[in-house]
Amino acid sequence: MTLHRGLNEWLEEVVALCKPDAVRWCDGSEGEFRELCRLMMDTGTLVQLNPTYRPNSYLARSDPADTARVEDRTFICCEKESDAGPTNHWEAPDKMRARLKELFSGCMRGRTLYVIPYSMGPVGSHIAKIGVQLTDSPYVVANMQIMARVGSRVLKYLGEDGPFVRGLHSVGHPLAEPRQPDLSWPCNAQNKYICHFPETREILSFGSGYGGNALLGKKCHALRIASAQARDEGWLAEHMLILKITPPGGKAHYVCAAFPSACGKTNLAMLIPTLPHWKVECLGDDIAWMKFGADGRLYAINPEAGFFGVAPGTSYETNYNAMRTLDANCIFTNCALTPGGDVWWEGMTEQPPLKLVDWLRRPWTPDCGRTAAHPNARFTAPARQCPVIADDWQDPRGVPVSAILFGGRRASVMPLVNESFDWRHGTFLGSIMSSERTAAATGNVGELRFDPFAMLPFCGYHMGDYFAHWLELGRQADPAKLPRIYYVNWFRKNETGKFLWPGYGENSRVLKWIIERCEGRAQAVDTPIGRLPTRDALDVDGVEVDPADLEVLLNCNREAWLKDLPAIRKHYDRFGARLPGELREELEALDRRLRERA
Ligand code: O2Y
Ligand code: MN
Repeated sequence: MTLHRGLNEWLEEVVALCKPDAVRWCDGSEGEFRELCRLMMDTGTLVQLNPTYRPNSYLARSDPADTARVEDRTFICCEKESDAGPTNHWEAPDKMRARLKELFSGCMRGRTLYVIPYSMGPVGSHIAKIGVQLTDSPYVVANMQIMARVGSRVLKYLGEDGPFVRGLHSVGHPLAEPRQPDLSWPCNAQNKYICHFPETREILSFGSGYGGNALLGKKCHALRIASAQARDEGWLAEHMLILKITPPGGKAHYVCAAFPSACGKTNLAMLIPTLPHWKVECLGDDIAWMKFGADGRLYAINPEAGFFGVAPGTSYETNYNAMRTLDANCIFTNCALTPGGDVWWEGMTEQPPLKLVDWLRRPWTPDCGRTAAHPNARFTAPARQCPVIADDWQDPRGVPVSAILFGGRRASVMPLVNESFDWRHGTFLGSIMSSERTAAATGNVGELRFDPFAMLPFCGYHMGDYFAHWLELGRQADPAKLPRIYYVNWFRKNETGKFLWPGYGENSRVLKWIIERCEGRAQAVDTPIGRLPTRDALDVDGVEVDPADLEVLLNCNREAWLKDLPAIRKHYDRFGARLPGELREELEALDRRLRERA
């Protein structure tokens, strides 16, 4: 209950439209979490895992038609189509509201409407923002409890007239008869809509109960709506992990990093350095909000409180710290179930168990020819449980950022690490982030897929304007206080397809060079594409990398870069007149430098 008039009026409107049987204000307590999990065990949504292995943890199996974010059903609904830009699906707000009004009408019959007040970021932080999600999904409530700060303390902070982002969500499956049995994963696969109204800071999500479609604090609020808010208010809402790195006997530095999916973002966030006495700690694995402090430096918070990570591929070998984070108090979605009542997924152990129940609840054996877990199977885990969570991960002031990393998955062309000349050049590097198409993706293998700033599916407005916003922040700031910007590539291969760099914990060597550059202690050589480590500046003591491979990793290959330029030009052409002239100039300057005699 609240005295907030705006919230009460909105709730009344939603109740009149959606017609739930009951309304429940979520307090965010442990008791509430356990009660909702019990309720979901009764409806078959959850199975409790064996508490000997994983106390207070559960497995959910979704409808097979509801297993991932649905980009083709994701809309930015702003007044002018041109403001959504070429990378978003657009619909006129009035038209979309009318369509959704029909769908939401009576959609919560037979269900409880849960009111989830949540804070993205530590409650009361000047960088944090409040949202309220109204949902008919107890699965969403339980996951939001892990992923955000939820409940009474948020409501109290919101007061009687505080601003908040409105998020309305329904699985879109009313229970017509009072005693109609529920489905274990109710959804409305034919009518999914994930709609954002950046001008009025609203989210309307219908038909899906899964992840980024339904946990509205995450991608919908913390990236799509927040990116528009950040543009209006002079800050940055980014798809970036945050890590803390401390040299032996030295001062801690904070690094934010943006990578497209399947580039090991969670692994980097929780990396175990191979370099003796270097320490890496985690503040966040997916999203960073950054604001300038009174001292002119850029400060970051992780708006989230948990990790919604991809399970397949996660193991004690690839990410020990993530595995330990999953020891208790987690929700697993679309993983396989072992006979002993634990979860399993591909890559978790070298040998799969002899018998499992797969994510579709079918008996599974290693020779059956199917994967046991869905490739997008997830864990929802409290960040505080991460063994290397930094002690200041919830500092309401945020942490000062020394460096920003961009990266992609490039088998060729991109060196291991490249330092931008300045913020503007760094913005250019972020805008041309790309990976090569793999056989799994549709299209021509090897063709470049651009994902600028890893924000392609998450920017709530025209991406050309987003580039301009980055440039503008750089212009307003003291250049000496801005984070340095780097482009990294852990995925360079030779002609036989072998990775040239070992990756994982060895990436700490690249972080070391970056930190030493920030402290003015490491050497670099100017090249046409940026500043690369000199051969002896990168610490490769004790790592097995062929000197010839190292040469390739730390080299600017002019011919290969020149071959990439037409694809970059074509990528830029998408943004038409809204591509900032400075970025076009950066591209032409790069072209000139590449053609100059070495
Ligand atoms: O498939 C989903 O619904 C989740 S997508 C996701 C989840 C956690 C972190 N990142 C992502 C992403 O797509 O970038
Ligand atoms: Mn992400």
